[in-house]
Amino acid sequence: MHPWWKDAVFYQIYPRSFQDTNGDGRGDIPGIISRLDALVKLGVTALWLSPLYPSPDADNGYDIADYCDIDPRNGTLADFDELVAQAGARGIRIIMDLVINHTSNEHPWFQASRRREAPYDDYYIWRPAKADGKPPNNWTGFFMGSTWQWDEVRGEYYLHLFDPKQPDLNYHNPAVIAEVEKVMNFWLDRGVAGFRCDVITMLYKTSLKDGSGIPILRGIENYKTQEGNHEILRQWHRDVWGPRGAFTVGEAGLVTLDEARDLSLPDRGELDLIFYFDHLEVDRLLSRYGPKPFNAAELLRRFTSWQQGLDWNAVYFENHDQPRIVSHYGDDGRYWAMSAKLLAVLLLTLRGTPFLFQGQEIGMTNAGFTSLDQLDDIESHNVDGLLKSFHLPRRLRWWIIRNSSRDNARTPMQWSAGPGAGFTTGTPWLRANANTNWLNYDAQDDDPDSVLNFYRRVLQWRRGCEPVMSGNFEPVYSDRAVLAYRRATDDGQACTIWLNMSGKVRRPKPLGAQAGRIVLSNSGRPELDGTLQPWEALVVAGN
Ligand code: ISL
Ligand code: CA
Repeated sequence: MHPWWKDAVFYQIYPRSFQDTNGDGRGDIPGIISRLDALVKLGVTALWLSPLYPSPDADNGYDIADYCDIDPRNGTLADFDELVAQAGARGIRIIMDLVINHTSNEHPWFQASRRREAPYDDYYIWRPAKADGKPPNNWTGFFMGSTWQWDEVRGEYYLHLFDPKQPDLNYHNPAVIAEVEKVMNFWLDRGVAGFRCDVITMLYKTSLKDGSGIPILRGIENYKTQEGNHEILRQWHRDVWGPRGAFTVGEAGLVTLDEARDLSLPDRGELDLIFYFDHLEVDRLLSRYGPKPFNAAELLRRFTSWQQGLDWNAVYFENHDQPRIVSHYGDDGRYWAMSAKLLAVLLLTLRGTPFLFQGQEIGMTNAGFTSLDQLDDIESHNVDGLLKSFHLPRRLRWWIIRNSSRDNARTPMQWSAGPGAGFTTGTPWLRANANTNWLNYDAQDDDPDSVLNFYRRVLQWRRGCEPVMSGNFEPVYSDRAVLAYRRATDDGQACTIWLNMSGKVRRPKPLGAQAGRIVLSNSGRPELDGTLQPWEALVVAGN
């Protein structure tokens, strides 16, 4: 069986930063509709929409107050239906962001639960204070600090893995599991093709006993990828995703390859694909933070493990939580265009379903923030607070945060050089990157050498390249700067990809013996000569 999502090209839209049409400085659904033709021209066949639901924006929409409506700042349900219809008319499917590990504290369920109103009294994870008034255990969360918040109304603590305004739902309660099924069916009835499942491997807290170790995600061993979590996913697959043919991709933070296999192998009846993070943390000490030197050999080792460990999976470099990949693994200075194109070749020649993030196709860079007060992201501010509690000086704290902050991905889409970046006629909710004056969609649309037209070409080329669309993945060579891998089909069609992820000329020995024809490159080189120019990417057909 060859499901549609194996041939799809996904594009993630962060609606508030994509296209504003009413001048309020926030993107909206009519804005997405107005840009559908640009997405068709790129070669997009499916959209992942970050949350559009009513939200008080404690975590930019990942704190949901009503799962079955559209936040009026994004538009209306009628606008959404129009988007589904307009996208469908262009052969584009839509998946929604399903954020059900937690709700907003302004969700009616939580407001009823804190008043102990049945049946909502048991929808969340409430516990009395310890005898000394302290929280029920020593867990610390993703946004730093205790995962417990005291509630005056109920006179108990409630659990929140993220912000206190994001209370975790209680997945020991079958009524909660049933409520989520109703939400999924509501959106499937409106024509969505599936879901990107937020924090989907941390739903089931097996126990609330104290965690051990350093106070960063302390206690995670009690809720990361638990058996109870697998049971819930299998139930949803049995009740909804299977019968309705709904596609799912799960965000699986900190997941190991074995856990990923249990979550996504076809015979498991759980998720179709998962997003892991390993490949984005090669040059990081802890998650997205704490820069350390990049090493191409380590990147290839991690890709090899995941590409060979899962038969088919999602491949991505960017999303609304990740810094811009051309600033992260590329060179957003002298070799900006070459490195952005190299990263396009890397992403689009891996085995799996590619996910692009808005702006990646034009090589958008990190935002160049100069101080913490320019950041909106709750996580960045809380990381600064934690580092301050360790008495790190402000300059060092900022050095750790500036290039890892999620806001680097969240600045307005750079459509044109004009004020508001062609994104808004008003004041954008988050200031646009200063380089919009030259780095923008309009400047690249008709330029055959632009990053945008390179993405268009590679996305078109790969559809006809069987080794890329269905071949296996074998590592060929790597050192600190260069990596090479081979994609081959069972009937012997093959191509080898050579990437120089550095600003120096490289002469990797095996390239000298590489035979075959260059079928794609970011340099236009006519033939092989045993060298790779700075940031040069070559795809060689044949063995
Ligand atoms: O586990 C991680 C690996 O770094 C964390 O990044 C974690 O997976 C991630 O923070 C979860 O992100 C998702 O849920 C959050 C929201 O703030 C993010 O935007 C969303 O992508 C809470 O809903
Ligand atoms: Ca708007």
